[in-house]
Amino acid sequence: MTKIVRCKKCISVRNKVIYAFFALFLFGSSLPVFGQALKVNELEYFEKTGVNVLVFSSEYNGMFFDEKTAAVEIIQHGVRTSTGGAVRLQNTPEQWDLVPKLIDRKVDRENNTIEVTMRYEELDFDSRLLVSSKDKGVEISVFLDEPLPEKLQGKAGFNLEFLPSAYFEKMYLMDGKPGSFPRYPSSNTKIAPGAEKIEQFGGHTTFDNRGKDEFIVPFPLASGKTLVLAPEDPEHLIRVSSSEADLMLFDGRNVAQNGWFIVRSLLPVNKSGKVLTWYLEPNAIAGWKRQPVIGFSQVGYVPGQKKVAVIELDKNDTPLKVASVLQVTETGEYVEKLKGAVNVWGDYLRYNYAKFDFSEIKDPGIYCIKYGDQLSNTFAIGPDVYNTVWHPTLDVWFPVQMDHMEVNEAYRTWHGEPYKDDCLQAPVNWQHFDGYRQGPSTDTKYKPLEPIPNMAVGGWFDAGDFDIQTGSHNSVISNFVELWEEFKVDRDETYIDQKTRYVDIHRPDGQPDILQQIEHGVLNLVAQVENIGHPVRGIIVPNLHQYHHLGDAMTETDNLPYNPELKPYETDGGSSGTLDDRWAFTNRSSFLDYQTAATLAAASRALRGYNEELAEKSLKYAQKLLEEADEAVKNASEDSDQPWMRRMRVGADLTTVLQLYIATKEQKYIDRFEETIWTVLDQSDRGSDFGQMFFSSRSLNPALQAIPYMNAAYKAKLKTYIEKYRESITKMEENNPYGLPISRSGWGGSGMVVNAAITNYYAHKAFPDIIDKEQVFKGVNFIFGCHPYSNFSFVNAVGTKSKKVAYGNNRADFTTIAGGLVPGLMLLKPDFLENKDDWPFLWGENEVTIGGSAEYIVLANAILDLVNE
Ligand SMILES: [Ca+2]
Ligand SMILES: [Ca+2]
Ligand SMILES: [Ca+2]
Repeated sequence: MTKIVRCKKCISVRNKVIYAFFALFLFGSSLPVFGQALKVNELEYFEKTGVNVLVFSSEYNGMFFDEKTAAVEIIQHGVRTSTGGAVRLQNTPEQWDLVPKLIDRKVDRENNTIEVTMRYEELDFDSRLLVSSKDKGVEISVFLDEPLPEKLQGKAGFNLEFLPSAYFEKMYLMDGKPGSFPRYPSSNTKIAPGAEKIEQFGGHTTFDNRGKDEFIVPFPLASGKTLVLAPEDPEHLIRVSSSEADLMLFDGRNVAQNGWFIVRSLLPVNKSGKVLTWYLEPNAIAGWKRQPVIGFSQVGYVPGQKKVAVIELDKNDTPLKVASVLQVTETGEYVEKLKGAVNVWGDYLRYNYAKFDFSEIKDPGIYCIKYGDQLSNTFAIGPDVYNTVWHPTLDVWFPVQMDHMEVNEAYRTWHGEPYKDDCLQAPVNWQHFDGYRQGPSTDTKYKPLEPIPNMAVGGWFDAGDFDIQTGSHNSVISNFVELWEEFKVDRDETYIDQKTRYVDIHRPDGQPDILQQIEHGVLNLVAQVENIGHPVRGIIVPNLHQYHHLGDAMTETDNLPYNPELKPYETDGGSSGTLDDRWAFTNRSSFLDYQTAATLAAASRALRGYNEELAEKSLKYAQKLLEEADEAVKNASEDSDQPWMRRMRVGADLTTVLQLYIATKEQKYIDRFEETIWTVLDQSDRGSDFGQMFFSSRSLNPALQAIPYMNAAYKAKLKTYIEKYRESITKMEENNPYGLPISRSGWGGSGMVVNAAITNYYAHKAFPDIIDKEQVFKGVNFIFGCHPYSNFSFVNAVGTKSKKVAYGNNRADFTTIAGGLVPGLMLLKPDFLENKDDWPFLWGENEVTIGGSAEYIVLANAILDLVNE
């Protein structure tokens, strides 16, 4: 949201209040009347106009522990500004500190209360929380059946966390004493002996104690009985008071950059029953209505495409009848070019939606949309609006993600050459905190923690962290080969030298960047096959205190191979005693073998004539992996396979045999493809959003890609499936006003939208009478700004207004790496889609991945192809 000058806000707030009174006077009881009290609504959260209090609508899911999207939360004037209201065990809990499990949740709508029971399994500690509507806010009470165990005395307390960026440049009053919310953390801390520390999840530690058994304890910024946050700002004003225990205000960022401001009261010792009572009152602006969000493409439109703005409206807002499009002239005037009808679409989740079609505007120029008093920012209409939209992704984002290289851009060095100490064999029976798991065997010739040689080559940092994920490498390389073969992408804006391990951005070197990137990814895959024996799940740092690394990748490890003869932090210049080298998780999977074989087969074609030796190896290993995976599947006992596993196995080799056929033209491969494709198409589930994605990426994409190599009968048969697929698109169009898959999981759905749009592109190319090209355009419109919550482009630095923050490895600086596609909208239960643009640290909303960004380049080139059709 744009920054509003203080005095203007006063006026607009006052106008809203006057309007609300006027409206009540005019329409009397026909308008919904909202009292001052919070009421538990049908969706089981506390609601009044302008304020929602959620009590464990979302629980800590345990996947990445405290994701800052759970427990007691406040949505104030349309923005989620508070989270994590629960009994916690630290002043400023970090992501991997223990979180309570929700045991029981009772919602009493009649009495307007929500009661939850929480349990710390690791500490055998239960507590209860009762939240009840009181006056203009809620009363929060904590109950204990038994007094606090000794270990938790002075540690267990009730915490509620407040979003730092919502309170920047604002003040607080603690018992009337003023203070300002710090822009950057610098409050006092102390060191405490390790024995006093409550363990973190799984025995891991986020703190690099450098061999000293101690940890950091932050001191409060202020303490007292009554705290008023942002008294000067009615949108963010919140009052908290505690009847007995002191309130303490902490800054969580002293120990973790993703920490929030925390208000906390310790639970008393030797007490049971009701042990703590707070009164919490988030201010509600009378008659408040959320500003409409005018969704449109920040990149703009080509003259011939459909142009439909989707307007997101507060449920108490009355849609206007008309909107208009203004052109901005060379003399700076705004000239109305169209006045058109606004058509109500209906409800979706918590808002109402309307659409405004301005397709008839075709003249090239600069435009904006006017809806009521609101004027959107400007965007372009013209034949070449899409020409450069993917350049930042290939020119900047991918080079910055390159592992094992120093990456420079003009005066800035993004990072030095990292992970020269790659890598060690992961130990057996090991569950890693980032989801990796090593089973009871290594499936390699290496012993646990034995060095695997020659692995410090190629690859990309998977996302906002620095691991190598083989699965996403396969996806990226396959997409890059498609860009090379299908779209003839030969842009050269990057200097990439494998010999000196140096990358320079905006510096052509006479070689197509896409080939250099394919080579860079393949180098790591081939190193896996040659040195480990087969593709592996991934390569990642072993310690949690390394994993949250923010800064130059080359400092995440010491870049010296591990030497068990030396002590930790000791080095002989060539090796070190610190066990910080990355680990390879090496269990073998036929799925990954097939997928990697497909990738290497495709890459072998692109690399022909560019790196002949690597092309040869790629093809050889593709064939070898196919044979070995076939053998493994044959030997897998049918009985030990779960039914879903057997189902998944069907067609796991589809893309492999197709890519090998295209690479070799050997008939056996295409015969095998034809044997399986129809079974896979038949068994694909198309019931849900996920189903559609699954349907398209697993079976429809290879089916469509195969058309050039098949006969007319194949295409005719495939047509019936495309017709069925068209029906699933129609269903989607009824589901939400954007007519696209919107994720309901803990990870935003931009990738699903891009994936669906790419499928639609290939389906349109083959069956233009069934799939209209607008089905491709609507996908890019969505990621470029025509989506819920805000209208920023989800591609960093692309479009007039794009995301200002992302969860890249520079997130602590509240910025982005140009060209990355963020996941976008995350659904917070039960009805709140969110994509924060002033807080980068929510990975489900803002973490850019290599897989998603490579697909985005494909989609951008598909769009360019449609424009030039
Ligand atoms: Ca990762
Ligand atoms: Ca180049
Ligand atoms: Ca090392």
